[in-house]
Amino acid sequence: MRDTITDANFPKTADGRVYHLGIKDGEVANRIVTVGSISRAQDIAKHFDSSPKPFSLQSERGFLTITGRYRGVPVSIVCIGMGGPNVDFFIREVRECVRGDLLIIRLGSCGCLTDLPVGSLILPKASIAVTRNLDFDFANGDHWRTPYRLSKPVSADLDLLMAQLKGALESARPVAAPNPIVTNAVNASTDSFYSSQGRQTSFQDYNSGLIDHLKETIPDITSLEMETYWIFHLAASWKGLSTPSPASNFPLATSPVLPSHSSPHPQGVDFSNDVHKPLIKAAAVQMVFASRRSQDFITPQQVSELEAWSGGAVLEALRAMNVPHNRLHPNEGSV
Ligand code: R1P
Ligand code: URA
Repeated sequence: MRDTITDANFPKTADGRVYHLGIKDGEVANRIVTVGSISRAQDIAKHFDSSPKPFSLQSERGFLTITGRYRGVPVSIVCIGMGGPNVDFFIREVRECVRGDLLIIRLGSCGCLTDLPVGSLILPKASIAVTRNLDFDFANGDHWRTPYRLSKPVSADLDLLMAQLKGALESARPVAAPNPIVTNAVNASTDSFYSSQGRQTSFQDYNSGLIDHLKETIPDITSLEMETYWIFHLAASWKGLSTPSPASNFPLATSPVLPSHSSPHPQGVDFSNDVHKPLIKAAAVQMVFASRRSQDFITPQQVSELEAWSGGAVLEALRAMNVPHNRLHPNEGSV
């Protein structure tokens, strides 16, 4: 991005474009599918209505936003690449560009810890995070510390998950596709595809017992990938605060719209007792690309079939979520 940026707290261009995704108000819809790969985003966009012509913007930082209509309903597909830090850019910057509720479904790939075959679909009811403990002495070994930390679980939005996604996937199931769809599952999002997913590389990662440890300590643990926890965590922690304008970083005592110093929300307007308080609802569909039990890896042909099926079903689930009009952005996806 070469435009002048006006605010170091929440950097934006003069016309309101956020710094990393490059989008502005009206270019992203309240209903979002997020994916990791550009080709997956483009393939899902093929399901969009041909009119009005979808909007597409690839930012200099590699985020791709495609906004169009699916059966008349505005939906965005946002490709974020990989990992928790990219989720953070995505959720915070999209939140800044959209008013009202956000409904987010991640459609991503995963490794599977159970005996489900590659090509299965997992709709996790919750996710934990598994992160490398940077205080552990990886060079010399460490008797005092644990090399990996497991977080507490955070739940998916059950309306989105159970009421919509499972049904949409079942009804769009291609004839004779035997792929299991599993819902009683917990996902783990990791900060590495390798060390914190228990893969063995030339690095000394002290992770040979990690998968067994996960299975022993986390009931229903089924999948490993790298983003879902951070999406669920940010969705669950957002409390409807508006981002303060640059001028309101300090004048808490003087601004009429800002709460007093004693407020638990000193940085902005508190909507937490407001029935119209916007929400972020999130769920995920994980496509099993790698079986960590059999060591099988999915074929390109299986990926195409699985993405075509699940991509259409995710759009249908988002379309079918009944959101009252006053909870949506007044000009969502108006581009
Ligand atoms: C690793 O290969 C990537 O695949 C999974 C992981 O979460 C990680 O991002 O998801 P995507 O297929 O969405 O990229
Ligand atoms: N994505 C992951 O993060 N892990 C896998 O094993 C496969 C896909």
